[in-house]
Amino acid sequence: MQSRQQRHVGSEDFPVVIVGAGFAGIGMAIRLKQEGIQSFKIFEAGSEVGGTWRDNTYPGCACDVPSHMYSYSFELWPEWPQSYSRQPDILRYLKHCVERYGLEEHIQLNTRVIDFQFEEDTGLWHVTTEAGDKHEARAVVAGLGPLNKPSFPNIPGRDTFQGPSFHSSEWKHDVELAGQRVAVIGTGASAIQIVPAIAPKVKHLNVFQRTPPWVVPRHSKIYPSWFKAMFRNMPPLQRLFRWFLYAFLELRAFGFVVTPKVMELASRLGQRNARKAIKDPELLRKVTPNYTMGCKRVLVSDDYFPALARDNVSVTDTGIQEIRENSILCNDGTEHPVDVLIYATGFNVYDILGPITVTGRDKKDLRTTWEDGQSSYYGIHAAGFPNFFLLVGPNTGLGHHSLVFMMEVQMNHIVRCIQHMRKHQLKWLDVTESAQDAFVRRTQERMQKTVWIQGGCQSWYLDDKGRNFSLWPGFTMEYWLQLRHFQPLHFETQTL
Ligand code: N01
Repeated sequence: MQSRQQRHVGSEDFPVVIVGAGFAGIGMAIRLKQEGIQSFKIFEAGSEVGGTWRDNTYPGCACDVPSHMYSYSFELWPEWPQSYSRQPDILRYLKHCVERYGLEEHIQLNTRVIDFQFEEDTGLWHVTTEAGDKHEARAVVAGLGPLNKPSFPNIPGRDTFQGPSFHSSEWKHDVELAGQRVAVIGTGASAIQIVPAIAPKVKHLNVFQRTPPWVVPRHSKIYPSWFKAMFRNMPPLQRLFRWFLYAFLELRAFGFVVTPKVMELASRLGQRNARKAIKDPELLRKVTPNYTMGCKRVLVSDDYFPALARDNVSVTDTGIQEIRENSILCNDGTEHPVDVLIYATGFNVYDILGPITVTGRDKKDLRTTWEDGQSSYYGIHAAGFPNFFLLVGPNTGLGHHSLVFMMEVQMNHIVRCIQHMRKHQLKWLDVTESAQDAFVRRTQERMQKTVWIQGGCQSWYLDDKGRNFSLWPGFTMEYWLQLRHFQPLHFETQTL
């Protein structure tokens, strides 16, 4: 008879718990299935799959990465309706993946995991849900997503506002905007999609801008039916198109991570984009950034500047002093009447774990460990937390390419780790402190040359000490190359 320790290793029964049924969790589940591992569960806190593409339903919500690259390489989708698809199409794709790979039976919705405890003797993780249910897993994959904890600005009087107010990621569709005086706080990726979508229907739209973003043309194309049919009937052509997109996006990394000077050339494109739509010199001055392009996320839109140029839209950049019952008071003493207030103010990206507690070897707590910086090994492992894998963890975000590519590299690495564990009958596998330290040192050294540090701006990419633990400071090709082979010497292991 097998002992409790031996259970789950080297056999078909290798229980894996995946947290989150967004792009990361769904992709991981598919890769496990493809490798013949069926013994996994996905716990999803929401009542539907889709992650950020389920939550964000604001008007105009779409992806700013081309769809044929913002999708899994193992599930190409000829049906993308346009080059930059909209939220309902992306959600439809994810639901298609769940159905196609028979993931429904593995997914437990409305289940929020709150606690992970590692038991060193058995090498098992004890997983507890909010409802108090307990599960055991040999491996845990956290696909929590960095952009799901809304960030609200710390502006005095925020609670006194009397009208409807909500965050962009928690859109209240029952609030009527037609004929209302609407305020949007923020000018990030979400805001620049919301503003053109609601501007034509509201009475007046006031965009409260703290820092102007760089916005380049989008040139989104609706794909005609022959184009979709071509990909449907000739999959290699679609693969080729994906490779073209991959190379095209990858070239952009030069400006971000090699020589930010390239960005000065690219910024002319942004300036031309603004000048084309905005004739008022004062408005043009307001929307022109004074930092290097790329330091904050470069935004893509064809309709943001034309929306700002409308008669019923204004841009206020004098800084918010206070939110009042029915207005916003700015630092210059001007009071702007507001009926509906929309916070397009981003997310708490450095709060990766949210309310989840993760306790590893020697009772090490992950949140406390990360208080002095989110150290990791390729954003996937944290030393002291064996068999605990992160998807889109620290230093794996991108400014120039599709995050789905990074996720796939991570999924393949996790599969290799699991295969290694099964082959060598391992109880657990933990990245060494020295391998992790070397990764952090290399990453942060390289980061110093990037536009995110050199570009002269404040952004959510940086933590409160000005360090960038959110982005990968290189080409995605390098990330792939470095993780192509499992490096046994970087791991401490324990056999059964
Ligand atoms: O949030 P953001 P987002 N007073 O953090 C402003 C992804 N995404 O939801 O720049 C006034 O970019 C803040 O001002 P400043 C994508 O990765 C992807 O728009 O800090 N303003 C900024 O303008 C993106 O990067 C897609 O000075 C305040 C805005 O709020 C990430 O989500 C689409 C303020 C926040 O912008 C987040 O985008 C949408 C204050 N106190 C989003 N506090 C795709 O297409 C904050 N702001 C894939």
